[in-house]
Amino acid sequence: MHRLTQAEQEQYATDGFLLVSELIDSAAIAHYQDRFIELALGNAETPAAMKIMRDIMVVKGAIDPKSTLHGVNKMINFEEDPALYAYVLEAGLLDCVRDLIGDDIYSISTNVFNKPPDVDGRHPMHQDLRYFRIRPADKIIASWTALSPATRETGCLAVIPGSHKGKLHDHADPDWEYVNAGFYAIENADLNERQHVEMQPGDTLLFHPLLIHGSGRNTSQAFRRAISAHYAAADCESPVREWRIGKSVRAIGKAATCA
Ligand SMILES: O=C(O)CCC(=O)C(=O)O
Repeated sequence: MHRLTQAEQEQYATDGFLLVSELIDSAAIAHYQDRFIELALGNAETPAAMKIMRDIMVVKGAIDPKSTLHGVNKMINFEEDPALYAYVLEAGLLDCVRDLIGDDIYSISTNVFNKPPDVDGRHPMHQDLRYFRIRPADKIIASWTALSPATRETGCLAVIPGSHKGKLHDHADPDWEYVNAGFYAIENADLNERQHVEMQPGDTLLFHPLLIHGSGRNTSQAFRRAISAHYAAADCESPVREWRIGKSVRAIGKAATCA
């Protein structure tokens, strides 16, 4: 059990994010790390929907990665891999998510972010709502758990506190030489308002889909890696289609005690 206090829920409402230290235990973190490495190295069969994406600098031939893992940018859609999807179902994480968006929930996207040394690897300032058609935004939440130390040096997340109270901004390709696939930027995000969120393995950032956030370069020689999911409340709606049967959507349902 990991119920959030009233103060923590209010902090989330005010800032648009909440850092929960040591939410995921070290054995689980080691297990997710090992499974990611096994899949990324091609030592286990990948489910059909899962994609392992190479860093854009590798794709463009700008660098020759030291190893296969040094060339990976992210893994998406791990819903069909029970070993990794166990993260999405972590009991303590679900408690927190339910305290913030309601009891009856779905998972709507999954990622492992792998930021190797020696690539640009920055993630421009953006809002995750850019990627979703369902609403309301307040009933969607991201979880991002560090699998390795996320520091200023390794390229931790940076957030603009309170920015979730604004609108969904226009996003465009950032004016950078190397931009990974699907990374869009808000023009003129006020970088002076950025707050860096340093995290240790197991620490988890929960954040609102309108929160402006991004991450910096990894200037260390270690990997910065994180596992992440988005959740939505069952009563969200989409203007275009029945979202609950989407390919990467999975029903999680209500907490047993509330069913
Ligand atoms: O892991 C990162 O560097 C960025 C992740 C991010 O921006 C996101 O989860 O939306």
